[in-house]
Amino acid sequence: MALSLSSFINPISALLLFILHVNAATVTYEFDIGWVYANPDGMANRPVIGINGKWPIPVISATIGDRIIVNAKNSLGNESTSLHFHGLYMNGTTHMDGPVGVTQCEIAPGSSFTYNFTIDQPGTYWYHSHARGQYPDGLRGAMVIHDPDSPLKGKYDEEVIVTFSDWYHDLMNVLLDGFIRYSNPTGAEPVPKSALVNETQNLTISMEPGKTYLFRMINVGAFAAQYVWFEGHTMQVVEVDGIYTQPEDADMIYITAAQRYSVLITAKNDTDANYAFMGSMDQVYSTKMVQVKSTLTTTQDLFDTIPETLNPNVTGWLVYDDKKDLPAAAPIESFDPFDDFVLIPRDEEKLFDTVDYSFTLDLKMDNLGDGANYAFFNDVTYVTPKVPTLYSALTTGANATNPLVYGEHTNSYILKKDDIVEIVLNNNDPGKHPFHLHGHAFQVVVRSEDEAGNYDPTAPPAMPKTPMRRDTVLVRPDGHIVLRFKADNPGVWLFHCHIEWHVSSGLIATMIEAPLSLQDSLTLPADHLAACKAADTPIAGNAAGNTINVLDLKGQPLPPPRLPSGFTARGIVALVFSVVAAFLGLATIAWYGAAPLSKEEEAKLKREIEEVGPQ
Ligand SMILES: *[C@@H]1O[C@H](CO)[C@@H](O)[C@H](O)[C@H]1NC(C)=O
Ligand SMILES: *[C@@H]1O[C@H](CO)[C@@H](O)[C@H](O)[C@H]1NC(C)=O
Ligand SMILES: *[C@@H]1O[C@H](CO)[C@@H](O)[C@H](O)[C@H]1NC(C)=O
Ligand SMILES: *[C@@H]1O[C@H](CO)[C@@H](O)[C@H](O)[C@H]1NC(C)=O
Ligand SMILES: *[C@@H]1O[C@H](CO)[C@@H](O)[C@H](O)[C@H]1NC(C)=O
Ligand SMILES: *[C@@H]1O[C@H](CO)[C@@H](O)[C@H](O)[C@H]1NC(C)=O
Ligand SMILES: *[C@@H]1O[C@H](CO)[C@@H](O)[C@H](O)[C@H]1NC(C)=O
Ligand SMILES: *[C@@H]1O[C@H](CO)[C@@H](O)[C@H](O)[C@H]1NC(C)=O
Ligand SMILES: [Cu+2]
Repeated sequence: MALSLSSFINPISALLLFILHVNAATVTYEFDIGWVYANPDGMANRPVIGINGKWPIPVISATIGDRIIVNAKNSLGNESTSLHFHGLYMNGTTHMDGPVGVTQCEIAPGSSFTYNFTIDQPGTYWYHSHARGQYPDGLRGAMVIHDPDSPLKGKYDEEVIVTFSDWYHDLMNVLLDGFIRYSNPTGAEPVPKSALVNETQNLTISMEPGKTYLFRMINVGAFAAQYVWFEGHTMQVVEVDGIYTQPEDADMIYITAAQRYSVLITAKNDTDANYAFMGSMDQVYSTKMVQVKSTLTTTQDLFDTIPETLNPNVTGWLVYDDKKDLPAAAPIESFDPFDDFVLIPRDEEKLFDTVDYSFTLDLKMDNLGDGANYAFFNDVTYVTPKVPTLYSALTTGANATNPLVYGEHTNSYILKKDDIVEIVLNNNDPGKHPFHLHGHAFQVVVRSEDEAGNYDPTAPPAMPKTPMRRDTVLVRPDGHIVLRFKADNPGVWLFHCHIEWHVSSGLIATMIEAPLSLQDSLTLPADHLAACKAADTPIAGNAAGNTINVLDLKGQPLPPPRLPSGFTARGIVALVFSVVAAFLGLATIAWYGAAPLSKEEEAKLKREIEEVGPQ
């Protein structure tokens, strides 16, 4: 243990960052989570969420078979928190998975919470807050699980971790407040201020001639997918989202929020030049604004305007000789994008060709009665229940197999132990959405092109014999995906879009896998229950906290009411944009949409909406 740790953590910086005890195969982290200031893009010094007074936060590293203990203390003072270990199956420890209101109560300011789990899977992961909209404020870090029996053993000399992300200057709670609001009826996502690599810019990575490097790349961003390429070097993809793949060469990779790729990069044999590498945010996130534009006449060019200060790119360099130039990066058009759908898992797991349970999620974005834009699966936008869903599963007896007890606004599905489950997701929205399932990696058995419409189960396409397997996959604009997995991991697992804006506007479903076996096997630790007490969260009964009649959902948390009939979203959109354009001019309208309005503008807008009435 000590040996393998020392190879990837410098012991001195490890001591400075956190107290690390190595005890047999238990790796313990003491994480004091609190505000610090940082200025990673050189444009704004802002509060960020750090650990032990530092930001970026530490890498969590361990070896297969290890037990990891994270003692998390919330010293933020003004926000609750939690930690999710993205991509880990948490087999037998669903209560350590992290999402607030799902597998645990929020960790209130001043409270502590211990995550305690073992790891049985190798690869590249990350950990991040799973409390409302919080991780883009900085609570996001890499996690690497080493594998003594790795098939890549001997194929590389060194490992390099590189994260990519978008970056905002305002705090998430401020941005969310402007995002989910009637003054933003199209649900235009806040535009990032810049792109980061490893939470900085202009990163240099020193390369030694003749060596081969394993680059572990992670998109820890809130929103934008990134195109990533290394000039003059070919990437050989060997792992996606913790799944070893058969090697595939790639020129340029598209990494959505939350996805990971490990690639082998072989260094040049000489030190004649240095080479740029690039993360370039995908700005064509959605065709949505083009559509809105076509409904309007007064606001023709609003959405074509990218602010001049916005640089969607972050550049770094592979440095062979630090006395030589750092050359400018080549344009994106010089590189061919790689299609992850061709990847074959190294274990060649066969297509699950017999499905026991299939259900369909139709995704749409729409306005509710408060005028704001929400995200829906089958017309239901997710609202966090009063009682964390896992706690309902543990306390509702035989009724735990009735989806009703989890509430009518949680998109809950009950999965039977060892069933082959199929999720059909129809994206009835012109945006690209990266979908993530907790507790499993899934086979991606169908992935349509743009605008393919809904999946037709009566005429399925030919499916790959050994499908790509991963835990986060992109569904294309107005297209569909079909995912399959075996329900061999009792627990409560979210399935959600990993764009943090859409998590907050409700694009979430809940998988309740083998709840009765959870009742037999799981005991919640005292500190988890203490966190609930500190947060004043009930720990028993249905989604409404009803313990007497668990089929009575009176008091369950509700979304805003539907729009009064007669109102159309398009009417509201047109009205708002003509008002916005009229008194703001074009200056503040940028990239995907409009900047949030000031209080005065908002008051004026509200009056106008009331005067005009239903459209
Ligand atoms: C990175 O370099 C660019 C170009 O020189 C510069 O504009 C930018 O401020 C640098 N970023 C940081 C964080 O220093
Ligand atoms: C929480 O504290 C941070 C750091 O002091 C501050 O920047 C932020 O505005 C606070 N948030 C709220 C909601 O008060
Ligand atoms: C972690 O969990 C194991 C297994 O349940 C238990 O034996 C151990 O005491 C726990 N450790 C901590 C620090 O909670
Ligand atoms: C990127 O950051 C991680 C975490 O701090 C660090 O381990 C790694 O060495 C950094 N990568 C480079 C190329 O500097
Ligand atoms: C470097 O040199 C070795 C030995 O001559 C050769 O096998 C290898 O292909 C060369 N690598 C590159 C990137 O040119
Ligand atoms: C960012 O990169 C893209 C793709 O290479 C390029 O088209 C664009 O000009 C770059 N923008 C800036 C501001 O460097
Ligand atoms: C969870 O553990 C059980 C028992 O060892 C195993 O059968 C199952 O495949 C595991 N599930 C996952 C998702 O790792
Ligand atoms: C389910 O809950 C209802 C209402 O609390 C109760 O009457 C019924 O007995 C429960 N059913 C089972 C199978 O436990
Ligand atoms: Cu989304």
